[in-house]
Amino acid sequence: MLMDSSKEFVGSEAAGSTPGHGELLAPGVAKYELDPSWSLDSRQQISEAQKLLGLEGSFRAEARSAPRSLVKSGNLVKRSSVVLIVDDSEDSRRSLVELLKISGYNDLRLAESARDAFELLCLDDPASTGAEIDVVLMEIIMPGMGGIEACRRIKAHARLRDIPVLMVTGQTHPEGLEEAFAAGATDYITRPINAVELLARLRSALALKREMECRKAWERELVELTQKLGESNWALERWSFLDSLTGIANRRFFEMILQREWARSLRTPAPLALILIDCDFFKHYNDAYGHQRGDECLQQVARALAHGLHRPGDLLARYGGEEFVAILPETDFEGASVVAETLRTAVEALGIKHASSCVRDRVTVSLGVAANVPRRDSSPNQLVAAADAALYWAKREGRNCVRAAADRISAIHVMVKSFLVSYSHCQPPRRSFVSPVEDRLPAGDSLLASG
Ligand code: GH3
Ligand code: MG
Repeated sequence: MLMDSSKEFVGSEAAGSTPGHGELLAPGVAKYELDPSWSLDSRQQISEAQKLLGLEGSFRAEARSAPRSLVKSGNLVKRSSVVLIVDDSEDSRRSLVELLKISGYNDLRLAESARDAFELLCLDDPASTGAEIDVVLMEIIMPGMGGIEACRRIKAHARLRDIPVLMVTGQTHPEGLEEAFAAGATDYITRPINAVELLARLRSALALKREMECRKAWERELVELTQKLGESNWALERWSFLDSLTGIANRRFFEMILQREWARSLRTPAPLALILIDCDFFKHYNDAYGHQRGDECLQQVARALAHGLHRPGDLLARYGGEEFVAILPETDFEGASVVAETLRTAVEALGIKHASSCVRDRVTVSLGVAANVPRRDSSPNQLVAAADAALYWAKREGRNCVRAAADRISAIHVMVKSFLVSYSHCQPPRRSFVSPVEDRLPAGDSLLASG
């Protein structure tokens, strides 16, 4: 029996209930009032226990460090914890109620049997999310289903398994307690009940539950946050790889993909092709139509070039200024030359008026093609250099054309030849060079084999 079983329990007709004492939800018990005849010792014991355990303390401190979702949902900062007392003895229930009420636990639920407890916990209602019970105080020996089996059933339920169950028992032999713990009990309290011990164990069980709720909420928030971070990283990465004017890939992305494709082609092995594309007399275009029209023109050219690439692995990027580049994996020299010619035609077919072009009356592009099967002693830069040399050659050859460099020596060879031809005819070079082609090639590189 709990504490002083001789004290009385006053029903709903009791006048002048003690302020702060709320309503009990147990059937047939509407209100209660603390029995004035309850021993002073017990009252003192409780108030000492309260002081000792600091029960008056609010959860505000916890809320400060708790997950936001938990604070927002109100699950953390609630007025008082909900305690379910499961005991077939009315006296025991009443005594526990008195002790808990006076200790500040105002939200109590009472059950006479395991079945009643299951009902209050909505254990058999799969649709239920509710019955916000924070802790269960369960008598072990009850008629029908005993406390240990009831505890096992609660712990087997996914929604309820985190609710701490404190077994109340008169027996202290280890087998019984072992069985209780095996059933999932959080702790046990032996009769006769000591108020300090009960409140301490109750409090630590509640703290454990709260901690678990916090941890789970943190985990949920972390998952959400990681997901959001992943999404924004992806968006950021996407933006950092896009050219803001044309919307196609930028040089950074091109360089990344080139390295990757180079390594892949090296492993396979397979040919890898590159096409450098440069707008002809674009400075003149800007001078004649203005920079804004120049920008619009570059956007149209980018679109036309992008439509000209069909394989999923192909990539078009803005290489810089009015220069574009295409990576064509698993494409040999001849194949890339065909694609380049398609791209040239596509830009010409746009029919963008360019009255100050010395090639045609419309915007055109010159294209340099290079391709090879990567080798360990070669590098992607050599492929870029070969395509650049071929482009230079295309410019020298009159623009609006495709030139393919089987290797960079042949490209330089043809360039020098064409320069000599134009020089012998006393014609000024038609392209103003930013730097000699040798400067644009990596030092000491070897010949590139064509694919
Ligand atoms: P070439 O046929 O020899 O390539 O002659 P070009 O005039 O195209 O070449 P040059 O390198 O002399 O000039 C390139 C011009 O492209 C210079 C610059 O005004 C223009 N340009 C580069 N980037 C942009 C851009 O983003 N927008 C616009 N509108 N013009 C650009
Ligand atoms: Mg140009």
